[in-house]
Amino acid sequence: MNKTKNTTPRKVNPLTSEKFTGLEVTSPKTVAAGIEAVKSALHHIAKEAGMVRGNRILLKANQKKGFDCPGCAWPDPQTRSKIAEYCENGAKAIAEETTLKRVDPAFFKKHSVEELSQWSDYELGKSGRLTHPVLLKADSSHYEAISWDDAFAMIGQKLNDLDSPDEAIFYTSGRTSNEAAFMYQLFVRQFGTNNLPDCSNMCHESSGTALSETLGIGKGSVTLEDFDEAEVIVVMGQNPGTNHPRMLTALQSAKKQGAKIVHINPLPETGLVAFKNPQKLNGWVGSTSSSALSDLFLQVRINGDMAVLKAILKLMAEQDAQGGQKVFDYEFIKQYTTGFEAFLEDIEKVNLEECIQQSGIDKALLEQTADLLSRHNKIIVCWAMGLTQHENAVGVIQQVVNLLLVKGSIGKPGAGTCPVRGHSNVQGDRTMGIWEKPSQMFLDNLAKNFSFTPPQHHGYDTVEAIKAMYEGKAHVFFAMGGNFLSATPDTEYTAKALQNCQLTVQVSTKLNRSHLITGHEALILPCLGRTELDMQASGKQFVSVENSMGVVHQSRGHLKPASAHLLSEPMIVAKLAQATLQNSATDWSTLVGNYDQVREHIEATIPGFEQYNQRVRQPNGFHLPNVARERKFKNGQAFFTVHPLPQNKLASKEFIMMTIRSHDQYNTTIYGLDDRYRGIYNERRVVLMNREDMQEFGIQSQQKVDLMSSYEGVERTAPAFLVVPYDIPKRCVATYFPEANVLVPIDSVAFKSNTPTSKYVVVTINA
Ligand SMILES: Nc1nc2c(c(=O)[nH]1)N[C@H]1C(S)=C(S)[C@@H](COP(=O)(O)OP(=O)(O)OC[C@H]3O[C@@H](n4cnc5c(=O)[nH]c(N)nc54)[C@H](O)[C@@H]3O)O[C@H]1N2
Ligand SMILES: Nc1nc2c(c(=O)[nH]1)N[C@H]1C(S)=C(S)[C@@H](COP(=O)(O)OP(=O)(O)OC[C@H]3O[C@@H](n4cnc5c(=O)[nH]c(N)nc54)[C@H](O)[C@@H]3O)O[C@H]1N2
Ligand SMILES: [Mo]
Repeated sequence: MNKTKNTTPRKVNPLTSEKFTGLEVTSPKTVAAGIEAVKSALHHIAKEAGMVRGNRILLKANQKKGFDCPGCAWPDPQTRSKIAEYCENGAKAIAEETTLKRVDPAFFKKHSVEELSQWSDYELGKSGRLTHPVLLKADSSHYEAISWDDAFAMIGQKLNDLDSPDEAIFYTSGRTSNEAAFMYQLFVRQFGTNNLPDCSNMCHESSGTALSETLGIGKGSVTLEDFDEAEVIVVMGQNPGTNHPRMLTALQSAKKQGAKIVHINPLPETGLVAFKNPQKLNGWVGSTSSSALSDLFLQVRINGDMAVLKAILKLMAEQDAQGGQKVFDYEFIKQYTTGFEAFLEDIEKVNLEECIQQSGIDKALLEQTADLLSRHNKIIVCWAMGLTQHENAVGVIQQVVNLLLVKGSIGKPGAGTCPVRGHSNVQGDRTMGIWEKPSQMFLDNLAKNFSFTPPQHHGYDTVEAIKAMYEGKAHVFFAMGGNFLSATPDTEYTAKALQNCQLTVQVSTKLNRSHLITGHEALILPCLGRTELDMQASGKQFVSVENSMGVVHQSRGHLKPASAHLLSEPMIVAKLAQATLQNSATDWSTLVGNYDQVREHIEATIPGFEQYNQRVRQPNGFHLPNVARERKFKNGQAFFTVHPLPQNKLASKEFIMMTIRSHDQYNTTIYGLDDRYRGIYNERRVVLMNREDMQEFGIQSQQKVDLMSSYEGVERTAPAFLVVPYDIPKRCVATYFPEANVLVPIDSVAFKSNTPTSKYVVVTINA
């Protein structure tokens, strides 16, 4: 193909604007949810969707005949609350999608791409729903309307002009339904590549890698019902009060039945401290009774988790060796596991002092935790990004598995692994084959059912995809949802990578920065959201999704679409396939005309989906098989593994920075400027810092500082952040994602999973 370089680069800003918006700081909240959450939810829904309409929409959220909340992947209980089976942040996600504001061709005529790139992410997102397909021509400053047919013809042509299918990249964000995802990967593989990076590469990839190596399945092993039987629930590296608020209800219920909760986090996250259930009447009206959820809080240093786990295991091994009480489950270990001796030998060598130093947790607290775990046998460990986005993430998660294995806490009621997923269908997308490293069995099944030869070599993951575009090895970038530019690491590097492309295409519901930092030419293809009615040739359709615990269920939108010009994601894939593939044996029109047909193909291709169309129509959906839950490990065995303590050495002026979510955002979508639980209002360009560190470095509260990261000789700067004194371990700081992504080096990734180390960026602070 003619690989013209981007000759007229527009002066676009890949970063959100640095204007300050008026920081206010109060003390962090001690109670999560309750009346404040209700007020906040209603405020967002009324402002975006209208009060009456908005409330009608909310009543359908997560109901058996309603739509799956586009917020998180936390599962729905068997018995749903009639008033509110959603949470404050789910309501905000729904408000974002059901907003009455519109981004139409007139909007694009008015605002150039250069101008829009000067807006903040917050302002971009608040502009409204995208209504028409639009094209940004190579020499143009503004997007303009294009017909769907012309848009597909253009993409088809660009794809077919490539020298190899591997010069195209097909990204997926985790909201895409099973049906759309299955069709999408089928199209991409018929086109001839496995270049299917997804948001999972930046999210729970480390969990998937760690768990498949040890337990034979990359998914968690517990169900929601297990929470009610658990004796101890450990929550590590996760902020459920903000990111999975409905998990607090499960924790509260577990606690009522006697479970103890251990919280391991550098921050005392609100919600685990105390929680008022807004789904109960006393929560809605703000009764004074609130429950302290966590029994033990280990305020670990960033990436001190390996030290904590090793110390606890060492103390447990000592108790076990003393006899008296049964600490380790030797029957389970003998029958189901391999590698226990090597594991125990490593644990016996652990230097407790070193672990105390590295984790920042004192001996007494480590002993209390070890004692609690020694005395109980039904243990669930939950975790999220605080564990997965580190260089040694896979090792830390495998150490969690070791802990569960010694207790026999896998595959029995009330016990197991619980990686808490992010996007509402990120787990389902992977099940559907959105993966750059598909298994041979999956490819063979595709070949058999669709009469073609799928590409056999692996494709690019997210980090590899960015590098390929940067190095000029890939020329077309297509995104099924998401905000690739702002979600990925090293924003300026990624911007150059995208700008190197011939064509960038975004299938989206809302405007974001990835629409502004584009290839030579760019398209935005607007699609239906979860809440909207999806009509196809055979009538009203529903889609299906898989939650964090492997339950597949339906999601049915009811609202009139935001614009008459929107297509569903499955329809976009079908039209893309028709415009691109010359010899496809698949009848894409028939397929998309009735999603039951897509589900029949899924059933024929992917194990666990027997009688898919029938079972997905059951009110609670169905559980996919899970070898860890059923103790049917690969070759009958689960594996203990051995992992070293990380080095984590800092030079005299260095800090470890974690990039986290505020209470008012959904990844790169900024709902508002408040982080209510942390007491930070009206500003996102903040860095949370320990008070003693501030004193030592002569930094004042709300002082403006620049953050610098230096990695393998490359300097990166994020200017102008305001310092907020916070209860965070010394030499640890926190900033919000995506403002600080510019500091995350593209080469700093987790071993094996290749996940960017978004929770471990070494920085210096320039006052
Ligand atoms: N409202 C809302 N809901 C969401 C999202 C959202 O943005 N907004 N995002 C969705 C997505 S895609 C995901 S993946 C999930 C993310 O859910 P979380 O993983 O809860 O999100 P983060 O804000 O990244 O929080 C990570 C937590 O880990 C802690 N942490 C950081 N480093 C370490 C460490 O080294 N050790 C330990 N023990 N803890 C550490 C941080 O203090 C923080 O509490 O939420 C999903 N749900
Ligand atoms: N520094 C740092 N970086 C991170 C993280 C971190 O903790 N720190 N977290 C990482 C994680 S866990 C994740 S999952 C990724 C998230 O990465 P992405 O999934 O790529 O990003 P999102 O912000 O969730 O995508 C938001 C966009 O999706 C589009 N959208 C919303 N709903 C729909 C829909 O129904 N269909 C379609 N087609 N589009 C829709 C909207 O246009 C919206 O602007 O970010 C990662 N990046
Ligand atoms: Mo995520």
